Amino acid sequence: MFSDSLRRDAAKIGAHLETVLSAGPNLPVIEGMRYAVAGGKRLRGFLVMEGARLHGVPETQAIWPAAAIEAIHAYSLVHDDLPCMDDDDLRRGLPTVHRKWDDGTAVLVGDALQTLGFELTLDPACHPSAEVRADLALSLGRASGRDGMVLGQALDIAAESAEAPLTLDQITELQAGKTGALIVWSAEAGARLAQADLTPLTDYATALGLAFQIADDILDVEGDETTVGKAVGKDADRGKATFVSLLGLEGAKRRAAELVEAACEALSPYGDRAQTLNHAARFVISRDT
Ligand code: GRG
Repeated sequence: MFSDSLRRDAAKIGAHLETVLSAGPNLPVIEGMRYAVAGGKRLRGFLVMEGARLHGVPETQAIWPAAAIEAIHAYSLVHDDLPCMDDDDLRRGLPTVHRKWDDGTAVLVGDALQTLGFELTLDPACHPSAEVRADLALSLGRASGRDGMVLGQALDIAAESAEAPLTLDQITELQAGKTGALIVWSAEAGARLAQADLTPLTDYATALGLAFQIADDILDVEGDETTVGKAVGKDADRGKATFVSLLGLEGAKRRAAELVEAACEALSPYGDRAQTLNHAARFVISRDT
């Protein structure tokens, strides 16, 4: 079953992060880093591992970018939860980092997790070729920074004070940065390690990233706070334009299903070998957390 494969890889990625973070002084920032990377579905790390398997890349190498992307993702959640951003008390069913410690610790935890992400892709154990490691780190910078996730987050913040609600095209562009860019990087990483053509995985993950965000908007409307592990209903409370507010609940579900079909179609060059990634695409729109 797909959920078993996801859990297996999640455990391996979690163990790798624990090893990496096991040393260090007894300080809130170090404890906060361990706390922030614990739990979660680890979908991004799973995409790295599965993309690597598809290209015959050993797990001992793939685990590095898989842990890296989970560190970067965790940093984004810690900073997004801060009072100056989304001001959330709950993440993965537990108090957010700034609620458990304080704002300053949460800023440092996010900063240190971000730099850890780059450290991990550049570790010599990740790939014998420095050129491949540099390609991973450069593309990770582009996906997570001003051309990717930070850009999407900045567009999201700007939209809060904009005169008119965002259009569907604008939301699509915003989300391609905010959540899509890390998902695309994750799916491409295995092909980067193998120095193979990225195109099928780029196309797969571009559609998947958008479907993931639509599913997130649907969960904000239909999800249960205890199961989702974070506050729900926030978008509607703020009158924020989302895929659900623009397409309606049924329209959003239809669009997400079309995107999943497009994602699977993009993997046709891999034939049956892409079955697990096809299951991952279906999982993204059927999840309840
Ligand atoms: C602070 C620079 C900066 C960026 C923050 C990703 C992000 C940008 C904010 C997160 C806000 C949010 C809830 C976005 C919706 C999509 C999303 C990233 C959900 C959480 O990802 P999951 O469901 O979480 O993969 P787990 O806990 O499973 O890892």
